[in-house]
Amino acid sequence: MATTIQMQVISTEELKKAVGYKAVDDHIRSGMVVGLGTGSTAYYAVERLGQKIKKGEIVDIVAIPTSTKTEHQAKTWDIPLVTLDTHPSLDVAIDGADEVDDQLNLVKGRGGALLREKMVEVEAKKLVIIVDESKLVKGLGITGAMPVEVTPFCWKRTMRRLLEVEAFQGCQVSAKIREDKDTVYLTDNHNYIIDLFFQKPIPDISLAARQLIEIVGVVEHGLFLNMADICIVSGMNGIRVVE
Ligand code: ABF
Repeated sequence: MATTIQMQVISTEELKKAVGYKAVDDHIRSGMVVGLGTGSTAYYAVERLGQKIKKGEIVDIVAIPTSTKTEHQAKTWDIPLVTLDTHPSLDVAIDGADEVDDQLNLVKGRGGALLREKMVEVEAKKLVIIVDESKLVKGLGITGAMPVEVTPFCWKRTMRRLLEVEAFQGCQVSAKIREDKDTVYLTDNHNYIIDLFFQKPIPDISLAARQLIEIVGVVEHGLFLNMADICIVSGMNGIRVVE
């Protein structure tokens, strides 16, 4: 007799929505100062927050967006927005990530918002990362670009310096200026992004982070180390929280 196994197929969008909504439901309360991340997963956290404000379930909250894209989305929900200048400390920030290792170290920035994300998220008492399970990795740097925001001035000289970073030895690193429709991509801060690609995981990510930021011309990089407090992960078997 044939048996049919009911395979519950959950779309990636549903996985993103599940963690975005859960992060807001579990970690945002009235009266908080909240950092709003950037990307397709963080999009759902902003949506959920907007819904709860609209229903009056959350009041007296202010938010700091990590990109103009998130700022625009927050404004469609009438989420009150402030800046780090007026609100230098945040209760919680919620954001996506491109890669998460088992220590909750992250690669972020493939969405181009790494500088404002890091500036906002280092000031948060609690950083909640929301990902679908495809973002979980053993070693950082091999699923795609590791972005570095650089000044436009003499960026080719900065790219050469990036390729010489000692911590990347043995990783077979390559670099590419990020482009957008045949022109160089400009971040919200009017800088460029050089995407680094590795054939092997970066062995010492702390050393890599230190050596990257020492390069004059580098504004910020996509290694977010020792910042995440909680990671909410969705997958075919449901949602789990990693701390
Ligand atoms: C953002 O989350 C970016 O740093 C990163 O690129 C992005 C991941 O995007 P998505 O949730 O769309 O996969 O914080």
